[in-house]
Amino acid sequence: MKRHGDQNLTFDLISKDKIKMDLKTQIIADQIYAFWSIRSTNEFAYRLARQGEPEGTLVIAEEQTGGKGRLDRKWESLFGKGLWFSIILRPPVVAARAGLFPFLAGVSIAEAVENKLELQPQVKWPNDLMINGKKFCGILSEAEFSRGKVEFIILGIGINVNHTIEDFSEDIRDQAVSLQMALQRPADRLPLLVEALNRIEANYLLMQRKGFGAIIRRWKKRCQNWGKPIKLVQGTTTLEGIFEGLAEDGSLLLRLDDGHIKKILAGDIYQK
Ligand code: BT5
Repeated sequence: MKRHGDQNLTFDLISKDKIKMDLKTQIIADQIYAFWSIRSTNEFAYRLARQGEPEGTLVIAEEQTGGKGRLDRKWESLFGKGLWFSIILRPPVVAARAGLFPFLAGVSIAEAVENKLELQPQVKWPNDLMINGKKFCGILSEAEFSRGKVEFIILGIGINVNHTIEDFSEDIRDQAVSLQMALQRPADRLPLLVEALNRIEANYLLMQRKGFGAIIRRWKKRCQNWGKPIKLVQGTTTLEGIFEGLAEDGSLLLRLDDGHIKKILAGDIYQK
């Protein structure tokens, strides 16, 4: 155990060997790159994948100095407080299915949190995991394609574990939460990470055997907006309607007031 800085936080540094000890996977995290500090685990994993790195490789860091969200947004990734990691996948699927992998990741992380801690996370389209209406996990999936097929996917996952409210910048204090804040006690990062990797592999294999149906059904059960009125924000445009469901590629189906169904590829949704 080490003490870090003046934060009075006791934690175990995540290392390759410790991850391997309890892991039950065949594919996921067979190869591990663990860093103290890196700009972005997604960026590093993307570079590795381009150089031919095999499926399953895990890149994890204690801190990201340039953690990325969607649409060039920033992901706060403070040293030792969370789990910041990326996984390389090479699924044998057509390009149109790439958008479903954030759902696979979201369900897996929700299941891991539920299995290891007494919390029941909700999901929010397209890629957020929430507790009590606040975000504790974000997912950034980046893909490369070749001839209509997925060449590789980088599944980037950020989980706020042991943050106190002051650890978040003022910009996000009203919308972010950590597992420690929800539990009112610190949470062990390592068992949670190992369970997350185990769940990702189990769901990945399930998807390969049976398609995405079962994953999406599990996602739906955790989605509070499904069938409800929502506000959808895309840049400077706002739309309102009913969250009708998901299209086959993971797009949101929004039923507008005039009854038309609009397919939404990207955006942020809010409960009305
Ligand atoms: C996401 O983007 O939620 C995707 C986040 C993915 C992060 C992982 S960490 C490992 C891997 N390597 C990377 O570089 N990235 C991935 P988005 O839906 O665009 O949400 C970003 C927005 O969430 C920001 O604009 C802030 O408002 C808010 N935010 C930033 N940091 C946060 C945090 N730690 N917790 C909660 N909200 C945060």
